[in-house]
Amino acid sequence: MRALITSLVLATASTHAADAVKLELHADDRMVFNKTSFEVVEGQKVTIVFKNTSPRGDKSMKHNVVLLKPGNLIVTFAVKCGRAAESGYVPTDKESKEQMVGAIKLTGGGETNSMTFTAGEPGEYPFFCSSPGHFDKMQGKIIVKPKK
Ligand SMILES: [Cu+2]
Repeated sequence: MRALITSLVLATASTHAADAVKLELHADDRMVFNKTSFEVVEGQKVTIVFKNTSPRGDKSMKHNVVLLKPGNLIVTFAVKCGRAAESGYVPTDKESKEQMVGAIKLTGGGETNSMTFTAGEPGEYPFFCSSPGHFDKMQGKIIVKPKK
């Protein structure tokens, strides 16, 4: 009986591992993301690992990652970010929070930060860097595909 329970636990654990995915996103002082499109599957546990690969440390530009829910426009949301300097250019009001999946904080050269979320309903989730003036060059999308 004990052996059976152990194997059931292991099977469950490995299923969860397959359901998790890690997306590697990089940027540096050139103000571009290394990748602008990712695909995940509905219900997957997604971790975005964002690294600022600039070798200039404190002197480098800082970048962040703001991930929006489908149907929200980067250009509109970026205006609100611009007014939220005190919170790292991520707005904290209720409406804005509902429009976002989440955000990775401002990240300096050589630093890595991440966020984890469960992929929601299928669609295109726009992401961008909300440091003032960056969104135009630093944006992309995570496409959530329906579960088969
Ligand atoms: Cu940036």
